[in-house]
Amino acid sequence: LALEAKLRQAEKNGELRVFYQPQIDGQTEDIVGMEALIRWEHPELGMISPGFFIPLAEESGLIISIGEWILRAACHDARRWQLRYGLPLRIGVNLSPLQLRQPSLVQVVAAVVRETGIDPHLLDLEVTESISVKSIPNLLETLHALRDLGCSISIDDFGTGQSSLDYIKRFPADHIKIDQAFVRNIGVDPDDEAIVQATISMAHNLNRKVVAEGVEIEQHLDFLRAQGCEVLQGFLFCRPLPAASFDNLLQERA
Ligand code: G
Ligand code: G
Ligand code: MN
Ligand code: NA
Repeated sequence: LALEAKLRQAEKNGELRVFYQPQIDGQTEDIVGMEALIRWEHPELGMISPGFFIPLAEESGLIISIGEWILRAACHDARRWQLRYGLPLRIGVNLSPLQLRQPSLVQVVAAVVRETGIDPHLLDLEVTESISVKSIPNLLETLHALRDLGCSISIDDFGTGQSSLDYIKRFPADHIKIDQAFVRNIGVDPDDEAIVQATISMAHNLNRKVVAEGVEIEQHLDFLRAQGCEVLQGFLFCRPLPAASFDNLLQERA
């Protein structure tokens, strides 16, 4: 509970930051977008990992306001970079299950799009595969409504949940993000390689594009490229960066 109170304060005190990790075109290696990843810089405790505080924010309901804050900040930054560098960069924002339960979510996203001036086609909303349609009322309708705004949808952490093929068929996603647990084992475990290969092939046959996460070494890159994976994300290219550093990166590349 003490930490929850600190998290509540963190929002007010401006201790939350958005970091950005570039997403790279599998063919050209151009930066085609970035994923917004939240960070908490506590004045005494230092950097607190989202893996630790996001579950807390989810349980306490704080994720509603934090999620809206990061969505707005990310769209604002993306719009600024689009204008400054003339690049149609896609911005990926993670949505938590509790956000997806809010009947107001679609209105919130619509308002953020309007206020920031971002092209909604550049806003990609990431939904983790581990949520089940049954546990979130009207999930599919919500996702369709977000797409009607012009946004795209990614299934995040793909392969780690327990979705059926029927679920994947009905899930209105534009992109599938292969979880780093599989990518990590490229060149190590032929079973994981087979899963990556089959996932990419299935995604393409279902008209979904594929984003690979956790691309750390050339061997991962070569394999994913050979399989026609459209977008790559990982430490091989870049770690998540503060906004100012991401801006520098774009400036160098422009
Ligand atoms: O950036 P990092 O690998 O430390 O993130 C750890 C976890 O926190 C990941 O599962 C990621 O999806 C999640 N996460 C990071 N930023 C956000 C965010 O803005 N909203 C939500 N809901 N989850 C996030
Ligand atoms: O759950 P989600 O996919 O949203 O979270 C992505 C997380 O993966 C972020 O916390 C990010 O910091 C982390 N990440 C990004 N690239 C790599 C990588 O190449 N290797 C590892 N181990 N983690 C990564
Ligand atoms: Mn994600
Ligand atoms: Na993921």
